[in-house]
Amino acid sequence: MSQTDCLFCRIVAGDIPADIIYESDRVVAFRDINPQAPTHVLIIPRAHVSTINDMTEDHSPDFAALFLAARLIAQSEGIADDGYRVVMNCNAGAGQSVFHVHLHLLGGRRMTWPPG
Ligand code: DGP
Repeated sequence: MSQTDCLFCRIVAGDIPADIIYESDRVVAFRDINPQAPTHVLIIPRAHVSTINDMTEDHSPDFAALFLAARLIAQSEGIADDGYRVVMNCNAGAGQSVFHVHLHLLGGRRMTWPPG
């Protein structure tokens, strides 16, 4: 998939608007358009990777940066102490609909287990 075809690459490029709440040299975070919790943020690497299955050793710093951003955003959103969930769906069977990896950060309500 080329960057012009990828929705999240276009958000990173600024071609499509998003409610961006955090940016670093490696990642961008913005509010999910269809929130499943009071706080629902998507954290994505600037560099395109379609799924976890496409991850290589070279992507390790980007994936680490996703989790570091999740920690910072959970603090700034005020959900760190009560608890929050981070989820990355891999492929359609797990519910992935946008094929640019993204970490869902969900919080602000009671979470149940197992997930659906
Ligand atoms: P997933 O199903 O795991 O691939 O999650 C994709 C998420 O992306 C889903 O929760 C909805 C969100 N989403 C899809 N299109 C847009 C968009 O244009 N803007 C924003 N902010 N979120 C989007």
